[in-house]
Parts: sequence; structure tokens; C-alpha cells
Amino acid sequence: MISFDDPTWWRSAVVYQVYPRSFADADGDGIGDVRGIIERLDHLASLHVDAIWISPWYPSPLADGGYDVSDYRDIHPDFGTLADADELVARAHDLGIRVLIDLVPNHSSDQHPWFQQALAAAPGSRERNRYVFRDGRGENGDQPPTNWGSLFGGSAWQRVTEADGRPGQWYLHMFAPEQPDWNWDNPEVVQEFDDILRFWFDRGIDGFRIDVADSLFVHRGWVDTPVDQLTGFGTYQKFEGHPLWDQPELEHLQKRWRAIADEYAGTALGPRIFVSEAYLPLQRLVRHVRPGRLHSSFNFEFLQSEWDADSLRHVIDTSLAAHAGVGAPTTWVLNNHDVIRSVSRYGKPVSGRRFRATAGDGVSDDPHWQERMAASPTDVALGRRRAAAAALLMLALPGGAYIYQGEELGLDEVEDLPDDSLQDPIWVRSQHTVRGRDGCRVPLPWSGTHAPFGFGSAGHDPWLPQPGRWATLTAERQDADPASTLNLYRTLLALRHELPALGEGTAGISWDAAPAGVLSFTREPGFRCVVNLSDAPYPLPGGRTLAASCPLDEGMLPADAAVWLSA
Ligand code: TEU
Repeated sequence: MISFDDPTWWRSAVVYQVYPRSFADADGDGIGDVRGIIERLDHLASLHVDAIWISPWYPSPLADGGYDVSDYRDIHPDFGTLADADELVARAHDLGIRVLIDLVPNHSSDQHPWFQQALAAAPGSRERNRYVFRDGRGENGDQPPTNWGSLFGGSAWQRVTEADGRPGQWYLHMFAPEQPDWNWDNPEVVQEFDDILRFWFDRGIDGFRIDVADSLFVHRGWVDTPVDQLTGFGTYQKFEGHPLWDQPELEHLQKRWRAIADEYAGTALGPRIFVSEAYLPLQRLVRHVRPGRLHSSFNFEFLQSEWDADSLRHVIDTSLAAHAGVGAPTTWVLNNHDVIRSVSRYGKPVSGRRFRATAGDGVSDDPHWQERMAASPTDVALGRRRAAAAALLMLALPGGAYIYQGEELGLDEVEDLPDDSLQDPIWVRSQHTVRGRDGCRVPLPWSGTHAPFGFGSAGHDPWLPQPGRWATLTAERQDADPASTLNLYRTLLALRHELPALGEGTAGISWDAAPAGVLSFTREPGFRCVVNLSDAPYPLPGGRTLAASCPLDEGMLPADAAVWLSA
């Protein structure tokens, strides 16, 4: 349990991501709900998580899994009511668990009342100015205003039909056409989001995860991107000076939001916090967590690194140095609802990007590494072994960490979902060439020996089908098995609370001499983590074993395993 008196709680916190549609289903309709989260708070408490982050739970037509919000101040009826949300927050707080929710400020749903008003209003009107509307290029304005591409494939501009029935202006959507971008140059939009923050802070929400926090503003020169950026999701190059990403205006907005969060310093919950979602190179990422700006930002380079000792060590060293330079803790993450689960990633011959000290920006890979990874075969047993070892590594590093629901059960990516079950807009917008992110969003297996494993009920299948092989991975079954992944996570998180060396700590890490492929470091006082990414068993140094990712054999650490020792 964390102390609610400590305003720096987030610097060491382990936050558990809840994807509400797939977490727990209390009413048995095959769709997760807020009451389901309430009923499973005991699972979260027994894991010793410090906080939960709930992916969007707002009313939404679900063009992008809820990241298309039609009302920022309510709960999706599939999930429950505002009263349920209030109850969840109160009960979580009683258990010492903080609650973060998702802020989606780059775009709304096209069903948001303000966007509907914008469509009905004339070009140049106040209503249109809340979004990014432009006249098209070409003689009849039938060409998009710029060549900008949507992350989900195709153009980032969609043409509308004006009230008189004629083809009219175009609006910007960096994601799906059902997700029109807000105009952050408009003070009315700024004010609206100030109010949304206060609405939830006043209800006892401890902070926000900010969706695509590096987009929001776009460059008003309306210049084309110099390279072909129309290839879509995952291959976008956020080079410095890109007209769509990481604009300088963000700094002012971040300081404004930070000031609002800090206004709550005098309340029982203390000041509120932000974690930023921005896939940016490290040196640019840490600008966003400078003093007075946002608190923390996901470290996606760690998540993206391949299973390779040199690559991971490079990411760890550069991450710690870059964050130390701005006084912010690093925020480690291995999984979320957008990426292939670590169990499957690490079981692939292409397990990520290769980070190296030598390359200019520390990365040497081709822009299509994600596609290559998705296409490479998976050895799930190997991946599960490595993912457990990676958890020991992540949770031993200085700073905070995020774990994604199902990570604590060692779930693998469901790579063989039937085509007709796929919901991710990427699948349709890529003309059925990119399967998208549904494979990590399959509802959790809670109990029983066959699907739906306590999620849904007779006649109400889970909204994505679960694989039968998950029968061995249910929370119920793992609870009873001392050697399960679930009990390993419980041990690791409990140790983080017990051992002063862990979490942010007061000292960094110091690397021990070790052969190629072995990562070994100590943290004061008295802690050592050893991860064996080589092919050969590694003779362990002395010290009491605090936790291990697999059974240890006579003082030897097998390949693809990790151990925590008292040093
Ligand atoms: O994702 C934004 C985003 O840009 C990342 O998903 C990233 O491009 C990709 O994972 C790189 O591999 C956020 C949400 O997390 C996602 O679920 C939404 O679809 C998206 O924003 C739009 O709101």
C-alpha cells in the first residue's frame, strides 16, 4: 500500500493498466465493465500494485476501441455509470490503490456534439474553428490540403459535404476519419480541456495518462511532409521539425496542465499527476518531463528493444542518463494495448529494434521492423521464459513501471484471431494487410477450464474470442500454483515495497563485470539483479535468492532467466 501523504508516490509506482472492455465482466454480456473492475480489486490488491490506469471508459462509438470520445464527462453505458466510477475510485483508494484515467486530447469522436455542430456550420464559423478544417488544393479544392498521412493508413484529411450538398472543406484526422483532430490553437478548446481535467480531479481521480501527448498542435505552415509519410501505423518517422509532431507550443500547454494538477496540493489526495504517451526519441522525450512540465513519460525504447543484452543495456544507460539530466524518474514499460505482448515478442527471431551505442541516434534498424516482427514466427514457451526474466529486469530498475493486464498471467499475443472477429480500424484501413492490435486485447481468463474463463456467459461470448490454451493460465489456476507467473509478479511487487534499494531509490545502478550476454547490476543497499541473455548457464555470485524467473539449478542461472539477489 502506498502512502497518500507522499506527493512523490508516482516516482516509484507500479501502475497496472486496465483495458476496461477486456478486464472483467460483471454482468456477463461478454464486455468488461466498471463493476467488473470493482469485483476484481482484490486481484489488484494481492498483486500489490500502487495504482491503476484505466484506458478510455467514456461514451464512444468505438471506432478505435474508445479512443474516439463522444462525451468526456461520462461513462460508456456498456461499462456502467458515473456512480459506478465513483464507487470504483472510492474502493480502490480504500485499498491504497490510486486511479489514473485516459485523457484523449488530440481528437474527439466524429459523434462528439461539437464535431456534429462543426459539420452543420459554415466554413470559417466558430464551430468549425474548434477542429482543423481547411480548403482543399487544386482547382475545385478536391485535393487534400497537405500530403499528411493518417497513422491508421490513407490520407489524414477527410472531405465533408457542405449544407448546400456540395463537396466542401477537409478536416484533419491523424488517426481514423471518425477521430477528428481538435484545434489546439483555439482558446475555447484549451478551456474545455481545463474543465475536463477539473471535472475528474474533483471526483478523486489521481491523474491522467495523456494519449498521443506529442501531437495536439500542428505546424500552421501547412507544408507537405518531405518524405512519403502515407504508409501508416508504426512506420511514421517523427523527425525533428515534422509538421505534425512535437511542436514547441506543447510546452506552454503542459505547464498549464501541471499548474492545474498542482492546484490540488492541499487536498487529501495531494497534487495530481500526468504520464505522457509519446513515441519520441529519448532526447526529445525527456524535454516533456522537465521541471514544471509533465511528471512522467512512458519509456518506449525499453519496450521496443530486442531481446539482446547490448541493446537493452544501451537503452537502460541512455534512459537513466537522459532522465537524470532533467530530474525525472524513468517510467519503464514492456506491454500495453497497442503492442504485441512481450511473451510473444521475445519468442520471435525478430524481437524488436536493435539499439547500439554506435549509431547516430542509437538505433540501427529499418522503418519496417514492426511488420518484420509481426510476420516472424513465435516460440511461445521461449518467449514466456524471457518475458518473466524481462519483468525481473524492468522491476529492478530505478523509477516507476507500468504493467498491462494479463502480463501478470504471462498471456501471449493471440496471433490467430479469426479475420471476421478483428475490430482494430487498422485492419480495414490497411485493406486487410495489417491485422492490428486486437491480439493483445483479448478478454482475460479468470477461472474455469474452458472459454470464456469467467468472462461473459452462456450466449454472450467475450467480444474477442479467447484461445482454449489459456486454460492453464487462468488467474484461479495460477493463484493456486506457487511457481506461477502471477505469484512471481506478486513476489516482485511486494519486494519493491520492502526493499529500500528498489523503486526510484537514492542511488542509481552500478554494472558488475559479467560475460557477454549477461546483465548484472547492483543497487544500494544490498541488492543485485542478474539477467542471462546468453546461451550458456551463468554461475551466480553469492547472495540470498529473493526471486527468480524460473527454478535455479545448483547456483547456476540458466539461459533466458533472471534472478534478484541480496548483495
Ligand atoms: O496510440 C498512439 C500511437 O501513436 C501509438 O499507438 C503508436 O503509434 C504505435 O503504437 C507505435 O507502434 C494511442 C492509443 O494508445 C491507441 O490505442 C489509439 O489508437 C491512438 O492513440 C489514437 O487515439
